[in-house]
Order: sequence, then C-alpha cells, then structure tokens
Amino acid sequence: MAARRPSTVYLWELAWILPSIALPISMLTALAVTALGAGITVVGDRGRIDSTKVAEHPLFKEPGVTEIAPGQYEVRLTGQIWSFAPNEIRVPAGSTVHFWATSRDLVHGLLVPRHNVNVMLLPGQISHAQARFDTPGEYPIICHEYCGVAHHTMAGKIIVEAKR
Ligand SMILES: [Cu+2]
Repeated sequence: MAARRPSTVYLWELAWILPSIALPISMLTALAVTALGAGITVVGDRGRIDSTKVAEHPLFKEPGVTEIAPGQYEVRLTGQIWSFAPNEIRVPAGSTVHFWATSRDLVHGLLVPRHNVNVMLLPGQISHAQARFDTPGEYPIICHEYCGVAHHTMAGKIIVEAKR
C-alpha cells in the first residue's frame, strides 16, 4: 500500500498556519523579555494631580535634583512652554536617576536619547522614568511632543560628572 502524499493545498495551509502561530508567540516572548528582563514598561498611572495646581504640589513646588541614596538621584521636573525646570541636571557618573515629571500647561515630552527616558508630560499626570548614567558627558533633555512655535527650543541637559 502506497503512502498518501499530503496535498498541495494542505502544504500551503501549513505554510501560513505555522507562521501565524509563531509570530504572535515570538512577539509575546519579545514583550515579556523587554518588560521583565530589560525593565522597559509602559508608563502607568503614577498618580494624578490637579493640573491647575502643579506649582503648589509638594513634588513639583521646587523642581530640582535630590540625592535619595548613594548613587540614586531623584529629579522632580516640570515642563512648561518652552522650558524644563530644572533645565540642567548634574549627577556623578554611575548614578541612577529617577525622573518624576509633569506638565504645567499643555502636552510636552521628555526624552533623553539612548537612555530609558521617553515619556509624555501631560498636565496633571505624573510620569516616571529611570535611567542609569555611567559615562561622563552631556546628555540632552528634549521635548519630543510638538508644543507650539518655540517647541524646538525646549531642551535641557544632564551633565554627568566624572567621579573624583
Ligand atoms: Cu515641545
């Protein structure tokens, strides 16, 4: 008795079914690896505050940088047309910086290229990001959400100083 050969239709179906199963599994695996392994997460609800009273909120009353533990810095940052406060942040090399940020007026962005800082700043929404700065140098802080005619001037910098 001769073995039955699979029909051509069956082989073509298989050629589509297998990738259609493999693709979502590989995407879910990539998602799990980035979320659990690399610590890359979607910005969650870190808190909401009254968008008209950002300047009075304890977290944003005096924007600035505070050392919260050895090698750990907290940056309380606000975005407003067309600047960041503070717009210059100094930390020593090897620091982990925790950014707590919001907007005082309209939608802005907070981006530090090549670091894990890429969040929207929405009025009343507290955004959080954290990044480690090992190499001394200057790193730009960029608004990457169009916020008006002087949007392109809205920038700051992080100065990572060499350890003494
Ligand atoms: Cu902008």
